Amino acid sequence: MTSTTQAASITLLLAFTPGAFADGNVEGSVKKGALILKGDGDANDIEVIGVGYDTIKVRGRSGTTINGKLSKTFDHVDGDVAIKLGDGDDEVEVRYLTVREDLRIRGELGDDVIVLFDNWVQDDLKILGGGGEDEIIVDETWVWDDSAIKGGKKRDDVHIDDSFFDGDFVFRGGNGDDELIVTTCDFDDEALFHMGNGDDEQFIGTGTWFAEDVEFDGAGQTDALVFGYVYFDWGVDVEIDDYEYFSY
Ligand SMILES: [Ca+2]
Ligand SMILES: [Ca+2]
Ligand SMILES: [Ca+2]
Ligand SMILES: [Ca+2]
Repeated sequence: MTSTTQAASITLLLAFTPGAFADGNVEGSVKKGALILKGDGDANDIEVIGVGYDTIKVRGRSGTTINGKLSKTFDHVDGDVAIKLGDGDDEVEVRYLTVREDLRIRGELGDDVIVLFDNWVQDDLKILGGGGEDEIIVDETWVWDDSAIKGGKKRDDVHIDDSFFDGDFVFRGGNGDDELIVTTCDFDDEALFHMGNGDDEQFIGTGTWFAEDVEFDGAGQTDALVFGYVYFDWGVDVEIDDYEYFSY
C-alpha cells in the first residue's frame, strides 16, 4: 500500500466517525466559592479532580472542552460543587475532592455515567441520574451530612462501595428495572432504600453496617433483595417491604 492510499483510508475513517471529535463544551465558573459546571446537549466527558487546597482541575476527555479549552483549573472553591451534564450520554468522574459544602451532580437526559472516587463531602451529597439508563458508582467517598442518590427514570445501575454516610441516607431507584449493589459501607444515621417501579434487584453486604433505623422498600412489581454479611446495631429497626424474593 502506498502512503497516498493510507492517507485516503484515514480520511475515510474520520469521515465515518464525526461524533468522536465533537463532544461539546462544559461551562465552568466559580460564584461565591461554589464551582458550577454545566454541560451542553452533546455527549460530554469530563474529569473533576481535586489538585490542592480549594483547587479543582476539570479536564475534558474524548474531545469535550472546558470553557473552550482542553482543561481548566478553578481556585478558591470553598462552597458547593454543582455539576449538570445536560442532554446527551455524558460521563463525569469526580476524584480526590474535598467539598466544603454540597456535592450535587445531575446527569439529566441521556444515558449518563457518574463516577465518584475518593472524595470527602463535608455537607450533603446529591446525585440524580435523570431520564436515561444511568450508571452511578460511588467509591471510597465520605459524606459528613445527608445523602440522596436517585437513578431517575429507566433502568439504572448503581454501585456504592467502601463509603461512609454520616447523615441520613436515601436511595431512590425510580421507574425502570434498577440494580443496586452496596458493599462495605457504613450508614451512621437513618437509611431508606426505595427501588420504585420496575423489576428491581438489590444486594447489600460485604460488611455493610447500619447504626440506625433502615427501611428497604421494593415498591411494586417483582423485586429481589439479597443480604450478604450485613450488620445492624443493637436495637435498630429494620423494615423490609414488598419484595418477592428475599435472602440473607
Ligand atoms: Ca451533555
Ligand atoms: Ca445527560
Ligand atoms: Ca435514569
Ligand atoms: Ca425501579
